[in-house]
Amino acid sequence: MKVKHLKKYFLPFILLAVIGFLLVAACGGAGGETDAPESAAVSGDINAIASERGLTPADIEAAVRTYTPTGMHDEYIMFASGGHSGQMFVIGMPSMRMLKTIAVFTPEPWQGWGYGAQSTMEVLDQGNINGEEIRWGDTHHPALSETAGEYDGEWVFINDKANARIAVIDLRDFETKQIVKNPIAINDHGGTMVTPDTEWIIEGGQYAAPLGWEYASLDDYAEEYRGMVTFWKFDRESGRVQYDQSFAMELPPYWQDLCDAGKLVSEGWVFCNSFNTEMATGGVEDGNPPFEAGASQRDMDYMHIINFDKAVEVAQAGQVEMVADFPVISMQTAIDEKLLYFAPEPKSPHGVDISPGGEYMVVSGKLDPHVTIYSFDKVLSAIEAGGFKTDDYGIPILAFDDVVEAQVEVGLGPLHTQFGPDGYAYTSLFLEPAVARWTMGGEYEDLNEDPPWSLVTKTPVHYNVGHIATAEGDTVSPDGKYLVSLNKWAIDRFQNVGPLLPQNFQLIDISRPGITMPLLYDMPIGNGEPHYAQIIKADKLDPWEVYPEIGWNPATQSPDPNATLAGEERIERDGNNVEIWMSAVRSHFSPEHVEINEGDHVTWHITNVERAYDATHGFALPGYNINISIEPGETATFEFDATHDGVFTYYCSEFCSALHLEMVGYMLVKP
Ligand code: RUQ
Ligand code: CUA
Repeated sequence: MKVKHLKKYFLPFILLAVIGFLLVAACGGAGGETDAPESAAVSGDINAIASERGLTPADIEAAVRTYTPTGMHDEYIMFASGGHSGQMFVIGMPSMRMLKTIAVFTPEPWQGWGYGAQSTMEVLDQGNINGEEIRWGDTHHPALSETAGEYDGEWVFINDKANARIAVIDLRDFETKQIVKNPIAINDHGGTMVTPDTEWIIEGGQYAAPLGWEYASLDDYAEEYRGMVTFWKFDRESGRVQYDQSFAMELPPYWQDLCDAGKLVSEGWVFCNSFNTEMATGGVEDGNPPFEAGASQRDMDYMHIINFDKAVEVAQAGQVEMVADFPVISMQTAIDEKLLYFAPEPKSPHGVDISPGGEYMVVSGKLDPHVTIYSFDKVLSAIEAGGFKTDDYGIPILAFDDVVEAQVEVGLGPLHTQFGPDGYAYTSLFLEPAVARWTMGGEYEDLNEDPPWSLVTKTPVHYNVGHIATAEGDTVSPDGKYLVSLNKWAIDRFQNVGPLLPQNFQLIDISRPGITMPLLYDMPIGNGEPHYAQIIKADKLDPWEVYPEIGWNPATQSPDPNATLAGEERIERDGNNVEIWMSAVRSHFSPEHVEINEGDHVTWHITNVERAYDATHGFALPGYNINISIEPGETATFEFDATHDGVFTYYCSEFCSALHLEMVGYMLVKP
């Protein structure tokens, strides 16, 4: 069914349901006992069911707006970070049904991610640090690839805050293809964000440290510790970050937070907010103020304004210093070449979000009840006018009053802002907790009837919201319609499942102007702590149903030289090296006997020769820690040393057919 027809189809139903419910309520039935709840369910009497479950008319409307019957697809798809699960979640909207976890930095057995398959081990190993296998991450900010500032549905990127890594996910098969370790930083936060045509992926830092992981005493913080922002060149053709065309910029040891790329009028610029311009170094155990106090003393921190197009020229001209063999534009070069400016921003800000047309940068101070809106035009004029004060490192500071367009008092603990198509902006309020709708002025003023630069309404959320996401809400043409509040605390919203509670995604209807902004649905997230999410129109995604050819290598996205068609299966021995070419089809592996000797080195290829949609086979080889998911058409390769003799059963772990239990084989390792 086409989603477009939804409204037409459901409107009479909503009205009937609501009117019917009000009638029942008027007769004293609401929330009370009903005589025959079971027969009500059978008869399909909506009012009786609602009454029995204690649902209000608003609940019924919310249900009708979100309920998605079997076979109906969602209108939007949300890509949410998984926090320190290290993964990414794919969720349909408005149904809020979890469609997939994408394994990124963390092994995931269902996807056979990180349990032997070469295509997964090689990606995970790219993220090793100093030879250490890092098998988790703290994913924060997914970024869908964009063309001309619109999501294009081809790629999605995400950062690992803990280990300063970024990952590239191919949306043809929803698999992670690359992990890149930042060579100069040990943690990040301001990533990932993309430039409007996805030529660059931005990765801003967070907790300052000596660049390149050198040692320096905290006593030398101001001299030796540094912030950074890294710009990764992305090549769509190969689908990979081009490490040797990428570069970073040295920044003062303020804690850079989130970044955003300018768009349309501000394309070619990058903005990052920061906190701890106090340069607090903590040490509560020595009687120093704790970080939370030390880093919150000043009234203003600095928004970083980066002339990115010019920075690219400077980097490409070789005006860089090498840190850990990676090109870095030094602060002095950034100053000399006029690449970097600061604008004061109130009280420990979190997030900088660029308006759809690129005219405004919106910053929230966590400890200030306002959002502060900066004008890109005014920034350019202030830069042109010159005559700046500088910070201790010589970086020019634009005067607050010269660059601010407006401030809107939205409430307590504002964090992140997203946009709608109708001149509304939305800001999360961690402390209230609520989501605020407010109006943009200037170019956006005539798009709704509310006065410009003013608070319109708030919807309470449960509880303590971090990021919010609106449909395509950070692109050049936001869709509005839905907002998801990514709440950190759930408290009493769900059945208690022990002291570790799920996060709570709350779906809010933002399709109507003015003060109507109802909560529609709660979705517990019981497998990670999402930070940011992006929401794309579902019809922009066009993933493969099966791999394009039998014998496909998902790592290279091309035919695998070891593809094994039916009839080509074989086992070859060369000294101690045994190589196996195996096929999988419902419901057998071929060969079914693999006889090897203890001490052999085994290289094993399996091709799923199926062309049927959803005909995945699993391959589990217990005792050797091999567990692979082989999608239709895929060729998987794994290697191991046969260190133990014995009889090992391998079997298909995906219930693929009536005779799935028979999809099995014996690996006999002779002593
Ligand atoms: S951050 S809310 Cu990366 Cu705002 Cu978490
Ligand atoms: Cu193949 Cu079960």
